[in-house]
Amino acid sequence: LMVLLISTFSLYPQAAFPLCPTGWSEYGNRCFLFQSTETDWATAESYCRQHHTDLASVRSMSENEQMKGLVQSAGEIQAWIGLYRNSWMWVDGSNSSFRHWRASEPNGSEENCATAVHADAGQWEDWPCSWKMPFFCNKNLSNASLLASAEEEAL
Ligand SMILES: [Ca+2]
Repeated sequence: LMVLLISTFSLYPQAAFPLCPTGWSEYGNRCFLFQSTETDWATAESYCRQHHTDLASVRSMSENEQMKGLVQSAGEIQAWIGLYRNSWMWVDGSNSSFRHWRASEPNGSEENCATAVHADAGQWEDWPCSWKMPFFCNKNLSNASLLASAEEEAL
C-alpha cells in the first residue's frame, strides 16, 4: 500500500492542486485548463475531448471570475467556453442555468458558439464558431480522482 500511495502522489507533484493534473487549476472541486493556443470552437472541443474532458462549462460567477484571472494572467482577452446554440446548452452535459451574457447578447444568427470576454467584465458573447481564440477545458474533480484510482489499480 505504501508503494501505491507514493507512486500516486508522484503523479501529481503540484502540492497546491494534488488532484488535478499538472498544469491544471483546481477550483470548486473542478479542474480547469486554459489553453492560449487560438483555435476555432470545434477544434477546441476536439482537443478537450482527446484529453477526456470537455470545453468548460461555467456554473457560477465565482467560477467565471476565477477563469477571468487565468485569462488575464496570460495576457489574453477572451476564451471559448463550452456553450453552443442548441438552445444554448453546455457541451459537457452540465444542466447549470448560470449565464453571464453581455447586454444584447446573444445576438448573431450566424454566431453559434459562446466566448467569455475576460478583458473587461468577463461577460459572454456569441461569436462565429470558426473564429480562432484561446479556450478552456474542464473536468470534475471526481473524474480526476477516478483517473488517479484507475492508475493506482493499474500499478
Ligand atoms: Ca454576438
